[in-house]
Amino acid sequence: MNRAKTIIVSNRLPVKIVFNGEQMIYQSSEGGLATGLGSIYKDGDNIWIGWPGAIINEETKQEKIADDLTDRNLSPIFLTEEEYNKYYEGFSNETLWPLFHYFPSYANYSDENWNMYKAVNQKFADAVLEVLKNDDQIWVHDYQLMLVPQMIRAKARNAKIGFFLHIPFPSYEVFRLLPWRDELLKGLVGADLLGFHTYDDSKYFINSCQRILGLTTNSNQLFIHDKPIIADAFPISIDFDKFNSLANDPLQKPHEENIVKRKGKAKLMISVDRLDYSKGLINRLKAFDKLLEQNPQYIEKVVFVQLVVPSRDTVKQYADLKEEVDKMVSNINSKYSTLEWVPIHYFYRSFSIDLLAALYKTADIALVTPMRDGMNLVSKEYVACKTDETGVLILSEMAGASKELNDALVINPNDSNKFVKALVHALEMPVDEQRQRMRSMREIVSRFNIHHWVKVFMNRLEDVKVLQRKLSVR
Ligand code: GDG
Repeated sequence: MNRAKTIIVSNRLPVKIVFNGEQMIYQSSEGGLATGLGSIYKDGDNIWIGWPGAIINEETKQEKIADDLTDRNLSPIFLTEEEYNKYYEGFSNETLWPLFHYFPSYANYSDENWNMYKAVNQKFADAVLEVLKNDDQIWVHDYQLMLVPQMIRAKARNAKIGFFLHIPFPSYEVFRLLPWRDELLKGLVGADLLGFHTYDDSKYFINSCQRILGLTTNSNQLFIHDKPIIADAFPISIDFDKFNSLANDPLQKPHEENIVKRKGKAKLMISVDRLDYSKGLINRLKAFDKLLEQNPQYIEKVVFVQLVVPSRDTVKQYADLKEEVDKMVSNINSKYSTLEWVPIHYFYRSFSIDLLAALYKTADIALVTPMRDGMNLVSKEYVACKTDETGVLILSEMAGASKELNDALVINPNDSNKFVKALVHALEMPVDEQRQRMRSMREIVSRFNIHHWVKVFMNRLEDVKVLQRKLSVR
């Protein structure tokens, strides 16, 4: 007898194809989502459908890849260069991403990109429908695939469909700017359960459904022709144990000793972000400049390591941002450096996870100050690596994580005066206060970890189906 299976659908598979000459190598993702969902998709007949991270046009190669990945329960969707450019870079990253992060002036509204977004979403939905059997459950992920739930529902009326949005859902006044707002919402409400990082995101979504689609709602329930579906908050997390043990691993010692030796008596402040206008890099550098200007006592007493992971730097907005960051770092360094000390150590590349964990562990202060962020996992990884329970997290109230990590110093990144005050507070915070705050944050991240997130979402999807059955027999 066939057991019901779980089908995970996301733009990217948890594996990436890289080429070594003609040889194809499958690199597994170490990301939190891959770890969390690993407990599901690797099991039995379950399957993860997505793009394998490289444009492959030759049919023979596509067949080989599909074959190779079958054993890992992965099913690749191949995209042409045009599909990738218009659906992913175009509609997803140049329309939805800026708008959902409250940068409407950066959003590009192109019919051509929208049409390709629809076509590629249909391609993903068709791949699901091809393997879907009665009682299977489907979990669709993120803004690249917002039409997929309804596209599945249109052909499989009783399917059990969950959807999770990894980026913020904007307020109605921002969402309504989209020319395709009705279609996107109709796509989403094909799901039985819609998950967001925060309560506010889920409320904004429900509000848009009421005002744009005219749906009736009751608290977190929305009614589609009398059938209830649910929208709620499911704050994502990290694999706490993985980061905690990495930070405790004796093999990490050389990395840590090296960093500690280099920072000398100064306090170490770090930040880790992908190059993106949503991450608040400029406001952060301005605040650091202001800190040194107004508080010269910190000259030679603080070192700021700013790690920026390269991203989309062929796109103009990103290239401009990179230039501005380069310029500001160089100005600050030339203004304050002494023969013994350079205030900002700036890296434009990615680090190994080992080095990242060592950096988290040795940092006295972590600055996580985005202008807007769905959750922000760096804040939680920092907390998980502070095994001695010291350290201070400065966290933007615009990051989803600020709703859970109340013991961080929570700031508005636009308020430069309070930002500087928080920096001083962090630099001067007594160890007892650090411990008290860090202990409580570690407790939260350890308890509400990625495995907990997966379990709660899946159970809730089951509950929604029960609720729908109950109401339909009344
Ligand atoms: C979306 C949402 C939401 C960074 N630099 C290096 C490195 N990283 C890793 C971090 C962390 C991840 O990248 C970035 O975390 P984010 O939370 O920003 O997640 P994204 O995947 O970018 O974005 C976000 C998330 O989805 C989950 O729902 O939190 O709000 O935008 O894990 O550790 N990893 C390594 N070297 C680096 O240099 N190895």
